[in-house]
Amino acid sequence: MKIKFLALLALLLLVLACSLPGMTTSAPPDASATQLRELEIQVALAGTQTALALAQPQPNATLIPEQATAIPPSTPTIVHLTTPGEPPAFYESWVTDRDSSSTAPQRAANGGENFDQNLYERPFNATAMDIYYPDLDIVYARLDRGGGWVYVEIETSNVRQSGGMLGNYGVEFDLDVDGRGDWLILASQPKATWSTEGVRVWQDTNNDVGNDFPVSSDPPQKGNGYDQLFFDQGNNPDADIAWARVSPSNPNYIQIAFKHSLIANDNAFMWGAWTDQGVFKPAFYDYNDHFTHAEAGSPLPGLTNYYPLKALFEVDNTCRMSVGFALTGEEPGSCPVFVPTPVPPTHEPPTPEPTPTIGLY
Ligand SMILES: [Ca+2]
Ligand SMILES: [Ca+2]
Ligand SMILES: [Ca+2]
Ligand SMILES: [Ca+2]
Repeated sequence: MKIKFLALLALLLLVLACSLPGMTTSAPPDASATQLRELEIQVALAGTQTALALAQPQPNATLIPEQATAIPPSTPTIVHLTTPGEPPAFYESWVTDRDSSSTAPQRAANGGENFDQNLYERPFNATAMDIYYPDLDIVYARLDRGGGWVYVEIETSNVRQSGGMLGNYGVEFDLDVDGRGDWLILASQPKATWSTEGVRVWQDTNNDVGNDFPVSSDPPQKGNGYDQLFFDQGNNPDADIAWARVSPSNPNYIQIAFKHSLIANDNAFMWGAWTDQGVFKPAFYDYNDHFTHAEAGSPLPGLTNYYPLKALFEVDNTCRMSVGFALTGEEPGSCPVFVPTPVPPTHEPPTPEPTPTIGLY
């Protein structure tokens, strides 16, 4: 563009020179005037185009500095506003579970297993059952509410042989007491202090945990179990919903704390504790709907058709206990309730009303 402009300018100067008085030219005067006018127009046009071209943004000159100063994508930072306090000394609800440490040398569970009723006692590896995981063996679990938090403490038989609590520990809630779990919290390898790291909360949004018959085994599973990962280690608009830690007072106790608002401040519900390392797939809950008994295997040597453990292994759970109401024992998945047989009345002092007690399972 510049070269063309300069060439036209040189031509114009030449024509002007030729038109000057005293200079000889072969072209007639009127022809020179016409040429001069055309050249003037062309020079003006070329000059405008050159100016426009120079005014255009130069891609290479402008984009490179923008790229150089672009802000790199940042990693989202989880900001915590509240942390759970100290769990209460007294728990309002509790449940016991079988301790299989004594039968582990025989590669067997110490009871506490009823596959058909979604009750498992399987703190062993599959098939060989020659590894017993004391940190997966629940022996006690307790729950309390306070200060807007719900606290659950899971007591296991012991820490793992290699040291520490290395499984996934959690609690399942059935809020409407229909036998179908509604919320599941599982904490992976909790730390020494309260942390949301490894803590996940799932919800069953379409009420299909339990398949056609809640609690009871009725494979094959037709639904999607726990289908929504509601809280993933703090990645939530509320980063403080659920936490876990190893108890500062006992290395084989796991403590979980979550905001009561997670379960809509419900004050009448069922809950049970879990350890789940082998399968650890909330979408497969209930496991006795996802697996047949033959597929899952059994930790009970007496069940020769099913023993040993197969697809369902390294898992333990408890029966479900109530909060906010007294169990009758008729609730699906509930812990057994033993009511003592009333003693026949005598003539002496009046017999007090029998008090329901929760039996060991
Ligand atoms: Ca147990
Ligand atoms: Ca339910
Ligand atoms: Ca079922
Ligand atoms: Ca579901």
